[in-house]
Amino acid sequence: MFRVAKLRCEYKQNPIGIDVAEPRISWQLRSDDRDCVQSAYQIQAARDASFEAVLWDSGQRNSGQSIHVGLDGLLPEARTRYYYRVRAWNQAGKGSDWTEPAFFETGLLDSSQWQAEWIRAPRARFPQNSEICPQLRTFVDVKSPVASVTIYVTALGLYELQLNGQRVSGHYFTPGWTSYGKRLQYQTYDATSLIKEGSNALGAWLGNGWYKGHLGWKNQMEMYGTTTALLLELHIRYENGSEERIVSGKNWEAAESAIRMSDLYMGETYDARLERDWTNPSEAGWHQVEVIEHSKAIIVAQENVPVTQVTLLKPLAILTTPQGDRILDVGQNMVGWLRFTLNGQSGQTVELQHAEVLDAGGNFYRDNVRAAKQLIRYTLKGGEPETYEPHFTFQGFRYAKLTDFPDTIRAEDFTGVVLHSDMEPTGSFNCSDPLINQLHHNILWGQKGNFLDVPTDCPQRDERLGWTGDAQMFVRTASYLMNTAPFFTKWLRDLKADQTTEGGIPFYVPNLQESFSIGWGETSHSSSAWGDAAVICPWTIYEMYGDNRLLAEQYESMKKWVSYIHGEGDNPYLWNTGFHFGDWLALDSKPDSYVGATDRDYIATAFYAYAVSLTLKAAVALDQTGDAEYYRDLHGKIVNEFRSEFVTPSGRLSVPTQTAQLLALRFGLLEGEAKARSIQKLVELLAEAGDHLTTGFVGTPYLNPVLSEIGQNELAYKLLFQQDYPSWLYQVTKGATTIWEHWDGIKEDGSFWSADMNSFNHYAYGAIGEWLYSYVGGIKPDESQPGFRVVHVKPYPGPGLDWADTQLETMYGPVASCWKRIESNGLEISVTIPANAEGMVLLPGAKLDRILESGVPLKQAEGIRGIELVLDGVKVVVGSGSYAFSYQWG
Ligand code: RAM
Repeated sequence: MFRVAKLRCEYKQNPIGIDVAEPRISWQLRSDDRDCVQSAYQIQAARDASFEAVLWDSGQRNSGQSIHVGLDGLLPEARTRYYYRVRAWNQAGKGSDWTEPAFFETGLLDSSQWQAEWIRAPRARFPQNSEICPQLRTFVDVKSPVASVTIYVTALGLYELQLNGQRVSGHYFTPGWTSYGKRLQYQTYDATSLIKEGSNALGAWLGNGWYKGHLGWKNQMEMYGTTTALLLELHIRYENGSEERIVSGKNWEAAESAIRMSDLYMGETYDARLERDWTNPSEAGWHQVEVIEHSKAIIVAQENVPVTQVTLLKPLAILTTPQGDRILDVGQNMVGWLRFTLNGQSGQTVELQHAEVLDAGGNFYRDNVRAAKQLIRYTLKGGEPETYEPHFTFQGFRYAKLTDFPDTIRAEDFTGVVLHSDMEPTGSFNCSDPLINQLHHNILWGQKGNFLDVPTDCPQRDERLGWTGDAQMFVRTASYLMNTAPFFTKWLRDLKADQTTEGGIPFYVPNLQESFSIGWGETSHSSSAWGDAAVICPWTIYEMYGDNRLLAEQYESMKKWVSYIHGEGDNPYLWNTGFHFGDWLALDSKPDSYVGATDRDYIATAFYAYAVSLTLKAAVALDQTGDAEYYRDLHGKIVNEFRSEFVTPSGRLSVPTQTAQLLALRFGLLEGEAKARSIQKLVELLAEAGDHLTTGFVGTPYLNPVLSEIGQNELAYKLLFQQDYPSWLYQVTKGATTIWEHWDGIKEDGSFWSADMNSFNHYAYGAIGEWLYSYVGGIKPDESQPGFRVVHVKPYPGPGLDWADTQLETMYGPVASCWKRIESNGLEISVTIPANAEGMVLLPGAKLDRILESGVPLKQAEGIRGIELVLDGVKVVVGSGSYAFSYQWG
């Protein structure tokens, strides 16, 4: 068997609304044989699924490329569906069959194509401060049989679209959150199945969302604009070949809806008695809309994957607290909302308030969500059972306090609806220790909760912002767990759009308004380790998915960030000016400070060197040789300056913290004696803390990877397995189901860290996930063959684990690394490498003549391309396939 599988266009399966000049196709190869390599491929594109009239044909191309293959020269037209199929040849010249056809469909391609007008509910009836969500509608008359109906739509605020009383898509929080002043996404929907001949009611609810609702912790609203509005086009293609466009304009009408208030932080108030019948043209209360002016030039097609209802949870129970509250326990700290069904009297109102934790006494505790009310109020229509779920709000919670619900309500009447960007799950990690598996679960749920269209620090309190530092810390872990390429493509474009002309990076992206009025420091932008998201994120996406187009797109922004730092202060090779968050929330901070003990200048200069090293790598990857020379030279100068500033003449680092050692070691800033001393110091500092960490946001992600790299793998495992404070498992043993913002969010005595800033769903410390995948499991990409074309499998087994099973769906296909201790000091390692990729497998501690592969001596095994004896074991270069290595130590 040799075949082509999993066709994707721009990472998506049969996407519609793709506005890319040269869409890229990726596929995977499947083969029963080991060591399968693609020698050639052919792609055809056509307007019809049967490929009767082939429009574009690559011909047989002798190339091994199977990801991000551009359809060069196709020149897609707007609003057009292109079918494509692929076949491939392996290295023996054997050809596959053509795949089944897949397709992509373009959107409007060019923002000047919009004929629709921006419309809003009339101001006279909907004053600027009205909390009521308007409903906007029109009627579409369809006279003859329809071939297809496509809707292109966006909004200022959020929209939910209905056609003939049915939701047009399963996408939520559309049009998504971007830097609205500069970029606004539209969505494309195929509505063919919802249209009927005759009169069709087309309508949308509008909500405030990020655009006009509460945003940030200063009780601010209207950060991007003062009015919600809709822009929509519905295109009908009739079977007779004619076309018609229905566009938003002054003939639309608006009415008050049953959504009396909806706000991302505050929750939703809904009065079911006021529900309208969209489809009834003579219903009272509809008024002509107003046409407003708003830029269409900033409109771009949806880039990210949509937010959907990804997971549904069954709540565990309804509890009564010592204070007498009735609390629904979902059993998982989650983000989204509760759907519920209840039966009652018309006009009766029920309330749900959401919180993450119960306090030490088992009572409802919501102080840490600060001003975010997270309150749902629902007024019943009455009569028969009614089911409700909110529209334009989401809550971060595990518990909901039920007020005025009928006594008969049961846990089964609720569903926890988990909403986030619907990224393809790609990673799985299981091992012999249930607490570590729970930790992995918590990391995954940190991502689910905080990847709702933008990477946020937290999903519950009045904050929920795209903090750049947090994103930078977690991007690699996130990219093991799920395919984050479209997600970060969109976010990085916003980062680039929000970058200052000098190259500074706001603390969070999308930035709020044009100003940086956050009230921190002199500039309120461009903290080291936060702004570095500008280089770390695109580089990580490049390594994980081989996405050189995104790297090329972001390259100028990377360069600008580096040049911003270069221009700060008097010394171009040190960064010792400006405001920095420092090792945020580290435990070596002064009392009552959020900032750890590691000098901020030290962190800033170390990250400066790191940012330049990544920009240098990008220059090399993009063949920018002149730039590469410049960055190589600049890097050398920064490293020298770093050493003369922070390393004493006898080779001691002048900043004696765990984080200082970690940055120097991880970023390769030391060598020789100074490096050896830093390693020793790190071990000493950990020992002084009883083999516990004291690191904050900046140092923690590097802790275990550095320890494994410097020959202290056992110490890394020791830290991982600590259960007392501070440690990752401390929170697990306290019942956490997500990752906490503070190591001691809940203290030993059950009391809380101050309510000011105490999120229980904050992914930053979840960056340990990277270590689970790339050290315990040992799966790493190769920077010169990115996207896992070359897969490094170098497991680091350690004390406390008997086995670990790590799986990763890469662009080339599934990779696996499963190791297990076997009796009398041996190891079994099963490895899977996908077709058209190569594995560099390191068998730790192995002796060549003891290694068996599927029962035969290694040298006789099939698919082995090379064997090399290295310091820490035996390195085996393998072609694709599944391999089962086993050996005894000693
Ligand atoms: C808080 C959050 C966030 C962090 C900033 C600096 O708002 O902890 O995660 O990045 O501070």
